[in-house]
Amino acid sequence: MRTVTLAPGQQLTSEALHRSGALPRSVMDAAEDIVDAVREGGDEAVRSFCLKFDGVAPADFRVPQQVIDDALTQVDPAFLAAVEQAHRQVEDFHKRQVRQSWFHTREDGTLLGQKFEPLAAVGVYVPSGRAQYPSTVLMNVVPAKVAGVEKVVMVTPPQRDGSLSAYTLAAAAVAGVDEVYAVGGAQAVAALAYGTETIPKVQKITGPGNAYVAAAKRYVMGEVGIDMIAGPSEVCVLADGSADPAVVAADLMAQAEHDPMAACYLVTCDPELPGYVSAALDLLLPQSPREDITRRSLDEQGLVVQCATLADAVAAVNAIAPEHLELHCDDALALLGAITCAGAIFVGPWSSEPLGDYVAGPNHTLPTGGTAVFSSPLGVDDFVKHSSVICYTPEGLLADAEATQTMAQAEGLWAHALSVGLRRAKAERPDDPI
Ligand code: HSO
Ligand code: ZN
Repeated sequence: MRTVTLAPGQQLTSEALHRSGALPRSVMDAAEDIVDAVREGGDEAVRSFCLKFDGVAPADFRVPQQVIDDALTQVDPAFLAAVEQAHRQVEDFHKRQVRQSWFHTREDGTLLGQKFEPLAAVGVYVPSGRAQYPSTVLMNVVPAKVAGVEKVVMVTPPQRDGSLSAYTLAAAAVAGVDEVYAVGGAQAVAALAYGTETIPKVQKITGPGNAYVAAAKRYVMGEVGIDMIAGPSEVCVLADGSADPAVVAADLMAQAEHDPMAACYLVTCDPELPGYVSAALDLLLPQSPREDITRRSLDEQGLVVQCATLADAVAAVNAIAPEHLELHCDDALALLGAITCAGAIFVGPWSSEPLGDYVAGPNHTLPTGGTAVFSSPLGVDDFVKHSSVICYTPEGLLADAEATQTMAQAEGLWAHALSVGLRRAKAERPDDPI
């Protein structure tokens, strides 16, 4: 891991972070060509891209419900029990996010409010290959279902033999996915955005994927909603001398093992801790079956930020705005108020980040690449929309007509003023014939 030592009061700059993750133009161009071809050519175009990129294209993209249900009996019962526990806890957390429609009546009887509605149909992209994550199925489907989305469609690339992972399908069955299609890549995103003969058009596409999937999502945004453009996974550990170096090392490795591009940050004021953590990494790394990926991530993307004071360390954390933040400090909970930018905050020595990946309940789809400065974890809000409701009484109209007409005149919009003026005349003389 590289080390940056900050002088007292010195800010951590984005140059020092040198984050990577922007989508290259060549990937954007390739994804845009695929999306355009699927919009024009429908299923046939999807099929040809599946053959080209995955080497397999099922005769029927739709996975029969029987195959999904059968997966429940094919997976290890301990795995199924774990998924069911995760489902219960993720569902419980997300149920607490549901917002109610609300209405406020002014003294003049005018009613104002917000009316919430679920999206009608959403598409969830679930990667396969190196990243085979049944947990991602739960994290995308549960908030959609809790929001009340009627039709949740899952797309995922088939394995070489054309089948889908039983783990992914079992998670889909537990989460209550309505339709599964064995299609991946930019072509799956295009199919969901525009619809084909067999794959339905949805209103929003969520879920992680490779660079081509991310580029396709960015390209179709506007035609449909998307959740976010996810970059490589990140963890930032803020630790003092009370931290256990072996635990800190394991937590850094838990993020690094995702991807050579994953980024791990260790922020501390303790001069000894980085050395102890590095010694623990030397012991643990050779034991990892994913040693190569983990090492590459730590070597190429890892950063130790050595700070002079706790206040400087907190400022560095906020500058990083990490996807995951772990607080391994004395009285960690007391730091919470000072943390302004982080996707998920794991407080204290017992709050291992993988608990949040799987079972704690909060969503593991989090803002990456510093986007935690302006965005939030995936949740029920991503699967609902709301309409404003405005219902005037004559008294309300009379109270607001003058200001509306004045502003309409200032904007040079004659008919705006007329629209209110006609009603004003009626409200002032209710008995007059029209
Ligand atoms: N840490 C990943 C999520 C994940 N981890 C899935 C294991 N499985 C990004 O938040
Ligand atoms: Zn993880």
